[in-house]
Amino acid sequence: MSNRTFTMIKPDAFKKGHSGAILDRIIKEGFAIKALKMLHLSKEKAGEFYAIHRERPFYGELVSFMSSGPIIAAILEKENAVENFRKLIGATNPAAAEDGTIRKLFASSVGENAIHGSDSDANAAIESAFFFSGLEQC
Ligand code: 3AN
Repeated sequence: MSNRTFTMIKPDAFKKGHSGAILDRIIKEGFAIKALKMLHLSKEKAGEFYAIHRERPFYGELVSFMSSGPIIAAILEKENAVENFRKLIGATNPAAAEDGTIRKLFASSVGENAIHGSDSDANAAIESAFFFSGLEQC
């Protein structure tokens, strides 16, 4: 079990001004921020990040959305981080997300669902390295 996970506050939540509230919630839930940056993904970089979904029907829509505005990327640390963070963000479709989860509170649809959380320790490491060099991680 790793104690780190990777997250992005997606363009929808950023545009609506929810970044501060989301980061506050993450910190209050006991996650320590080990790296943090704001950036605007190009279509090419968003496509690379989501390459695993290349064959899915929503891939084009996902890449356009993720490159439509700034995001905040972060590495978080807590015991059993991947699983605990997935619980905190809630189901992919906000309509199915439990009350109190970040997606229930801030997401509007399955496509524009406010926040990303790594789904495994292996992907957390790959995704963290995609955005942050070793020097940028505390
Ligand atoms: P999660 O982000 O909960 O791990 P995945 O890995 O199944 O969900 O999907 C990655 C991203 O692709 C989601 N966060 C969402 O933005 C988008 N996505 C997933 N399913 C759909 C869908 N049916 N229509 C549009 N976008 C989707």
